[in-house]
Amino acid sequence: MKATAPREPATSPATPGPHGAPPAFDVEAVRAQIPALHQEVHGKPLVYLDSAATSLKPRCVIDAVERVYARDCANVHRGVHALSERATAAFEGARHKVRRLLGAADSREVVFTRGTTEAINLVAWSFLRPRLRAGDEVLVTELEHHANIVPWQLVCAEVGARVVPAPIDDRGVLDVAALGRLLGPRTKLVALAHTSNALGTVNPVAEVAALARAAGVPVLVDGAQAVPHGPVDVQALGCDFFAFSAHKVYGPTGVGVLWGKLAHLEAMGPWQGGGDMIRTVSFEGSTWNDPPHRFEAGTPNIAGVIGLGAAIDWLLGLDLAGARAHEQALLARATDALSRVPGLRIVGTAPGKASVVGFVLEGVHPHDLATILDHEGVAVRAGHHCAQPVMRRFGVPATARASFALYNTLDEVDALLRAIERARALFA
Ligand code: C6P
Repeated sequence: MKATAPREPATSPATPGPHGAPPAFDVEAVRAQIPALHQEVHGKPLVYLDSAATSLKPRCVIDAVERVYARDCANVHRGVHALSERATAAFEGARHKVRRLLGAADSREVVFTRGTTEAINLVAWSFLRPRLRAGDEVLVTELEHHANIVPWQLVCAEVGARVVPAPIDDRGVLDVAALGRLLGPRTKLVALAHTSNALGTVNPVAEVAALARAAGVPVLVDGAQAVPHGPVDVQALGCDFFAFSAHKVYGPTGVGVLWGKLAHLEAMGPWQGGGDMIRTVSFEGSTWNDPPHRFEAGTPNIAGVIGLGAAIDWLLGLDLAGARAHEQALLARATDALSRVPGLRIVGTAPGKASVVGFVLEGVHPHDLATILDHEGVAVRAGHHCAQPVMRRFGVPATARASFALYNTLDEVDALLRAIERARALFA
């Protein structure tokens, strides 16, 4: 496995596999590059199983952010001095890196936002709102994060339109046939998660996009939980918009991306007004800059965007196929072991899941469980995961959720199981 590690000590190369097979994914070499992994919590080694909430950051990302403030600290697109030119080059360089990460055709299709949430709100107000009439519908699914429900509700409320959920089954699998039946002349947009943060379900996005395309309906994909477990190719998916957050893909918080087809972005009016999004301003009226700058009013999160660029370089420098196989091995071990725990129910059992296991333990509230696990050094998230309709669908108020990243180990899965056994013993 190759990875750039500017400050970390060299680690031993991956062990060759048996019979000349490719070497196993070298998780220890990756872990050596993630400073936050190497700490104790409540006197126990940290076992970080909350990467769906936010991933831990490699040293090269931390360094890239620090470099902005320590050396290249300037505003972008505004100065002709050396610092500003350096900052602008790194900022726009990150846009090209995102284009490459997503397989997009053109860097002008990459808009920097505060995160997935802001990217979806941008589409809601700039793309959908002007096209929406009373009686229209936005088709989502039952497994969406609130970020892919509430923005649509807000714009729908303005005109008397409504949000319609396509059903999922008891495993958390989307009923594509039912979604197809709900697609109709009133549907103005299909908006669905690529991967569910609460269940781990990976939706058949390309299939849904083909259905929507046949009906002439644009598609937005919430890719927040998909990009960390990529690869993602927005052109192959056949969607119109794709949103993700840097902080879930080893980058900084407070920055994200909206990818949109250039024709859509060019046809969209601005969302927020301010510096950088205009071509001309006068008291008689103003004209707009071209995409993507039209949608990036004001000074952006410069260090965050450059940090995202560093995260993409880091990720694309890894053995990604090996990383995916490793993450699947973690998920398989956790799923298998958790299903054997008496009184434990896994919520979300779709085939082909990504790195998330949500569960409830009989007689123990998920928040209590998460607190006990924390005292064992094991970080999981408990709650509704900003997906209350999913919780309702499965008849639970909350779940505990273990989520894995490529830096987790099989031993950490075992540590989770030991901690759960301790919790069971406490509540026995
Ligand atoms: N899910 C989780 O613990 P932001 O907050 O804008 O970076 O991402 C919002 C978001 C949108 N869609 C999906 C599928 C998500 O998982 C998230 C964020 C985190 O599951 C925090 S609630």
